[in-house]
Formats: sequence, structure tokens, C-alpha cells
Amino acid sequence: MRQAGRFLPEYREIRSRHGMLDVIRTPKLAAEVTLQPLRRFDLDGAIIFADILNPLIGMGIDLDFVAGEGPKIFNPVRNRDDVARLAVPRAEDNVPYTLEAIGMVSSELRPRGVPLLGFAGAPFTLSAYMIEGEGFSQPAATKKLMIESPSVWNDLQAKLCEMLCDYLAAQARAGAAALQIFDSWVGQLGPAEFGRFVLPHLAALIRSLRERTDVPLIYFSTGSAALFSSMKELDVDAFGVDWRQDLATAQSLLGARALQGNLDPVLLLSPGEYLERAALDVLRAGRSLPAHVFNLGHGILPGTQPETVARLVEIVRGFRE
Ligand code: 1CP
Repeated sequence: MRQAGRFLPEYREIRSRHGMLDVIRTPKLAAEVTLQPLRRFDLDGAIIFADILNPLIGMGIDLDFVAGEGPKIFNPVRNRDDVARLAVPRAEDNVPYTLEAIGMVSSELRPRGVPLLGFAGAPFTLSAYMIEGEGFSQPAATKKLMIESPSVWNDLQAKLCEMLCDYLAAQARAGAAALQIFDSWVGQLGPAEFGRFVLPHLAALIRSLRERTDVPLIYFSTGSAALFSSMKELDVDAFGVDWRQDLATAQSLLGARALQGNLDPVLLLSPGEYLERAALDVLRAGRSLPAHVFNLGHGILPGTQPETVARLVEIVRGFRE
């Protein structure tokens, strides 16, 4: 997750010369940035360089990544007309560059036995960005829309699910070995609203995706431990979980599935014994699960030193208990 993002000097060097969308839209650059972390660290996987938001541009969303501020949407979705105007583009027309970058990276990584992950945002998290428009701490307008105008909400979910299913299936065809769905904001919902307004659409997306591809599916969320018992019904191969819930409890709520996680990325800002102990605790907890992929519980933070990541990889590689 966010392997390249902002903490590697060689990534920042490329970004000093190219805007975020330029990097995403130039297959050679996207491929290069995807491969950068693998040149430095002995990692088991890579994630294609793109963002969860750029595929929304082809739906008619006017967005940009503003330096120092993050993504900004200039025409947020607020009512029935806004939803009616949204297009449902095909991935080949909307994001051909990402599919091309996946082809380039996967043909380089496959002979080395390193899988490349494709990804997309989950319908709820994408809706939150589309509706709130810019930086938010709570998706209040999103909740208001789903509760006050359920048919507008449902239409928006249907359009997003159609776009996402096509996009994710296209990434698998282009060479992605697994697909991860990021629901970074879903933890803002209570179980009732999650069950009523979000879960049915997510389950439908995963069902249609299963009909179109055989690659493993991973569902990632944060702050969502209170939703685990309802998420359990999702037909995914793995759940990505954050550090707010220990792995054993997460497993008991999510059922017999692989878990991915869950070291707190903030701990990488304090290299030292505490980090080592915390990483070993995650590895030991993982050992008692049916299947575990060691990972951070959320994206790596910009101030992280590459040497600390190298040390963490060494700890994981050296784990033998
Ligand atoms: O190589 C990589 O870093 C992986 C590619 C990747 C992925 C998987 C990027 C590049 N973004 C994402 C996913 C993503 N984007 C998520 C889901 C995972 C998560 O929660 O972190 C989300 C919520 C976004 C939205 C986004 N894009 C934000 C967060 C804003 C907010 O509301 O908090 C930001 C800052 C971006 C920009 C972005 N996307 C990716 C990178 C490397 C960056 C930073 C751009 C830069 O400054 O160079």
C-alpha cells in the first residue's frame, strides 16, 4: 500500500518534474514508479501506480491533485441531476494508460514470481470523495444523501459498481495477479447504515467481479472493526485490516479467510526496538491464523525513512518462530 507514495527520494524526484496525473497517465512513468520500491526492498508484491480517484475523471468528475492538499473535486455530486450526468466509461477508453502500465510491469515481474496487485476504490469511499468534494474528516454530506435520497444514492452506487467491475476485470486481463478494493472511509459508518446502504452494493460488485475474473480479491478497510461481523458475508479471498483490532479477534469476526496487515505505519517513524517488537507481535499473531500476509495497516507515511523500511523487511524475512 502506498509503497512508492512520497517517502522514496527517487519517487519525489520524478514527482518534482511531473504532476500526479501525468505520472498516472504515462505508462512508462507509472511502471517506473511501481517498480522503484522493489529495487530497494526484498518485497513479495507490488501495487500498480494509480489512484482510486483518477478513474472518476472519465465519469465526468473534474478533479486534480493539489500540491500539499491532496485530491480536490471541483464539481461534487449533490443531487439526482448530478448522478444522471455521470457517464459509465469502459476501462479501455477511460484508463488505457493504467492497463498498459499493468502489462509492462506484470511482464517484468511475472518471471521473477512477484505478483502485481491491481486496485480500485470501493463504491462507498469513492462516493464520499465525489459528494464531499474536498478534504473531509467526516463524510456528513454523503450520509445525508444516502439517508434523505436513497434512490439517488442507489443510482450512484449502480453506476460506480458498473464502472468498477469493468475496470477491475480489465486490470486482471492486463496482468494483475490479484485485485484490492480500498474502502478507506467505510469505518465512518455504523453497522446499520453499512448494512443498509453499502454492503448490498459491495456484495453485488464482488459477485459480478467473480463472474468476470478468477484472480484473488482483497477487501481493505480502516477503522471498521465494528463492521467485521457484517463484512464476513463478502465473498473475498482476503481482508486487509488496520491496527485498531488484533488479528486473532479480526479473524474470529471475519471468518476463515486470509488476513493482510496490520502494523501501525506510524511506528515506522520511530525506528528502534519498539518497532521490532511490534512487527514480531504481528508476525506471531499471523502465524496462528489460517493465512496471513504481513503488511502495514494503512499507507506508509511521507516522513518514513527508507532505511527503516529496509530494516522492517529484514525483520519479516528473518522471522522463523
Ligand atoms: O505506489 C503507490 O503509492 C500505490 C498507488 C496508490 C494507491 C493504492 C496511490 C498513489 N493511491 C492509492 C490509493 C488511495 N488514494 C486511497 C486508498 C488507500 C488509502 O486509504 O491510503 C485513497 C483514500 C486515496 C486518495 C488519495 N490520493 C489521498 C488521500 C486524501 C485523503 O482524503 O486523505 C491522497 C493524498 C492521494 C494522492 C496520492 N495517491 C497516490 C500517491 C502516491 C499520492 C500522493 C501524491 C504525491 O504527493 O505524489
